Amino acid sequence: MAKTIMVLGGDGFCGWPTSLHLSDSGNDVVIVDNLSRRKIDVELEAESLTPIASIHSRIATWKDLTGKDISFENVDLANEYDRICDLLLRYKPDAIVHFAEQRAAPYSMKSADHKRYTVDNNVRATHNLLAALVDTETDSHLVHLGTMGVYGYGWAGKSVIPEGYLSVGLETNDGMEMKEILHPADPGSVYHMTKTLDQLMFAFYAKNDKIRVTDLHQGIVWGTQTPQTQLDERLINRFDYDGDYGTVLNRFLMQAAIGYPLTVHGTGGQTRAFIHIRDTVRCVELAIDNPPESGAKPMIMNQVTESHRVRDLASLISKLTGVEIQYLDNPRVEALENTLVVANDKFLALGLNPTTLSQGLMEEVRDIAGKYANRIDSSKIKSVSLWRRHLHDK
Ligand code: NAD
Ligand code: USQ
Repeated sequence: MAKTIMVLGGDGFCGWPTSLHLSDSGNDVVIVDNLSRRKIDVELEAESLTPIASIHSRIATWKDLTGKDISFENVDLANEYDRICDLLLRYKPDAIVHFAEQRAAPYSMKSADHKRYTVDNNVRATHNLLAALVDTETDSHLVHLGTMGVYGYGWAGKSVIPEGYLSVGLETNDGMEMKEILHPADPGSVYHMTKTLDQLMFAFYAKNDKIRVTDLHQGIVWGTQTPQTQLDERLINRFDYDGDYGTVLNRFLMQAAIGYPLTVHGTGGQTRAFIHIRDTVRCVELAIDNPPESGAKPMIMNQVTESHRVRDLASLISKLTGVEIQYLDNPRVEALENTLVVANDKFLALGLNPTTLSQGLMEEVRDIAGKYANRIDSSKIKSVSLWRRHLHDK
């Protein structure tokens, strides 16, 4: 059945293709975004590799091609509480998908101002939304995009990262008692820390106010296009490649396209979880269609399809394209090596059929990175945001 769905952060890399996918499925979509990500492009003097159209041109193109309307509201969720309440009362959304946060770990570590902005923006946006849902008595299902990074990346061994909750044995006066707790948080950047704070807010509002929350612990998203964004160049999705916002696999694909030696940090021993953007949009729809009960604790699902070690990804792309690999001093503070075995049973049970790395890599190098290679400013490639001042001083 068609729903009214508010997509917060619907102008961004994950939000735009999700908005189109949900609109294509017959839902009434309302994008809420303050366009802060476009302003950060100006601050960093770095642009999306792909030429993205303005939000109004994107929406008008979608209407021309499909006849479907998408509404747009320019609202700052961190600072415009009354306007959030007004939106909820006006649209009465069945579901709200919350992508609207500052999402780059390197950007969040650039300076004290960037740390403070990331915390202020992300924590206030999420809390304003929760308070407004209660204040306006809106019974929407809130689907939030969280991160695998809440679990941390210091794991070794073969233990499986569960979907959000951990069963632990507590010693009591009457013997051992089993309890299910939120998995301990171990953020690796100020950005990731804001996502661990989001989790606590969801737990509280689900318990106290019976807000229905699904928190999707997503891995690194790769790829660019979905069937809808491919329809017209004015619908093309954003592709970040710069040292702050570009994520590792998309950066390697862009670097391969221009023969720039792949920028592996440290030994490349970090293992991370990945998901293609086409699967992100499907997972969000599956999550919307399967809300938790009112009064239940937040439903947490790991939104990942495969895990890879960074240096193995670099070798794979190097073999496919002939590009060299460079090993750089790691600008981040992270474990030299980690292992990552992640449960993703819930999405597989709901019918997700994952796009694997082997299916899409060369298509990306050719059709996106290769096609727009002339837009790359190679001075923006290196990641220069250090996790700690004087990190590499001897
Ligand atoms: P993005 O920066 O491309 O999009 C975020 C959007 O939210 C932007 O359009 C921005 O303008 C908007 N926004 C930010 N703060 C806002 C505010 N206060 N009010 C209104 N709008 C605001 O990021 P993305 O890559 O699309 O990521 C979306 C979400 O998914 C983030 O929360 C991120 O943490 C999560 N996520 C992303 C990835 C990834 O690899 N890209 C992986 C895991 C999780
Ligand atoms: N890395 C390199 N070379 C590069 C870029 C990155 O070796 O050129 C390494 C980093 O040091 C790190 C790993 O690759 O060990 C991943 O870095 P990333 O920038 O691709 O991913 P991350 O900082 O974790 O953040 C991204 C998104 C974030 C999301 C997260 C999901 O920006 O929004 O939450 O992926 S996850 O990693 O699963 O926590």
